[in-house]
Amino acid sequence: MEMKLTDKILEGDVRAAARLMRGIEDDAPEAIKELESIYLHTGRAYVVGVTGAPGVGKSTLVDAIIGIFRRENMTIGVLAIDPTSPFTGGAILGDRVRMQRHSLDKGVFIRSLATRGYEGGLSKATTSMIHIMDAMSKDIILVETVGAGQAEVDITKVADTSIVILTPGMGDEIQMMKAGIMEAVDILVINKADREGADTLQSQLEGMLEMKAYLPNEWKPSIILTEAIYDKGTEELVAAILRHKVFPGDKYSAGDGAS
Ligand SMILES: Nc1nc2c(ncn2[C@@H]2O[C@H](COP(=O)(O)OP(=O)(O)OP(=O)(O)O)[C@@H](O)[C@H]2O)c(=O)[nH]1
Ligand SMILES: [Mg+2]
Repeated sequence: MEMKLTDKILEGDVRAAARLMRGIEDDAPEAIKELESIYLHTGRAYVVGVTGAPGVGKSTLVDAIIGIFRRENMTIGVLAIDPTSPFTGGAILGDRVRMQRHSLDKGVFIRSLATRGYEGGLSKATTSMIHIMDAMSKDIILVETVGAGQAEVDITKVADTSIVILTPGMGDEIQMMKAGIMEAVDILVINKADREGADTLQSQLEGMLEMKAYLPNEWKPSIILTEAIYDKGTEELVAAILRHKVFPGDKYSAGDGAS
């Protein structure tokens, strides 16, 4: 890395960004050094975490909302954390194919991060990737993580808005949420609402939310029903994200307060 990658990245050089990301993945000392100058140019992007069990439709939903944000002229970074489990081994390729309709759009940058070999360092790598996309001037950074395993990244800690996706007929999921995710979630999405049981799940979730007394100045999680494959409910989801983005006093403290 003979020349300053940071300057190139700030100028919008996508290949420079990809190169630095590779360096981070390889744990290269020069790349880690370079990150220090990247940090000086971060804090502007809005980070949205999208999590949920394998196959709930995270990638399909991310793909759909990219289109809506792009119509608003917002630039997008997508980071798909791939657990590379035996069951989802093809996820990286799958995500690329799924989000292909955005591949020629210069306003969209998509990157997968394989978790294999990271162990404890995954959170750090994730944060670094987010910082690089932030320095690339992406307005919105969507981070897809699988929220079922034990070793998953706790994206809620870095996300400005945290979305948890559920699907009808997932009783276990609700149990998992009681165990803690509920504390950090901003938007609950019931995807595959075309399937039976969406109404039941919705009332279960509403019941859970009612157990807590929300103060008037406190954000109460929104529940949004979507059918990602049919692009249904996706406008409502983006509207909820943007509502949370401007909601006063909440977790939106990482940015530059440009409101
Ligand atoms: N019926 C129905 N199927 C959907 C919907 N959204 C997504 N799917 C399907 O669900 C499957 C999984 O979708 P993905 O977007 O890959 O799900 P994911 O959560 O990203 O999966 P992983 O990354 O492997 O955890 C695909 O076959 C989608 O076509 C929906 O609203 N309704
Ligand atoms: Mg996916």
